[in-house]
Amino acid sequence: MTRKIRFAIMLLCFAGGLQLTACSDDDDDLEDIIDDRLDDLDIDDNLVISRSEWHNGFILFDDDEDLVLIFSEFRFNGALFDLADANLDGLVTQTEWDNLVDRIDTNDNDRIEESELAPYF
Ligand SMILES: [Ca+2]
Ligand SMILES: [Ca+2]
Ligand SMILES: [Ca+2]
Ligand SMILES: [Ca+2]
Repeated sequence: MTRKIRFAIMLLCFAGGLQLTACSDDDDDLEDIIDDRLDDLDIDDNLVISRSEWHNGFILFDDDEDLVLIFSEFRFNGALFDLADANLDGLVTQTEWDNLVDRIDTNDNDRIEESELAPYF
């Protein structure tokens, strides 16, 4: 019985792995257009980062889950980190991160396009 279950789980993992491979193949074209960091942030793959997608990005980037981003966790350049770190304590909090949308969104359409983030890669 246990063996059968283990085998079934193995099969499931194998099928899942195949599916993942197929999915990432489909994304190949996209990766040429869009930066990896944007691809991670852009959950619905519509090539723009909404406010909520940007908000979720904080958790995505916070590798040690201490609810602050240090520079090594922050995947953009020093210029954007300085812009983000409003109180200059060398850490970016969720609030500081969220406030970045208004700074980056230069055309005020409430979305971040790749071109708006490009200076910070
Ligand atoms: Ca999106
Ligand atoms: Ca952290
Ligand atoms: Ca700060
Ligand atoms: Ca915009």
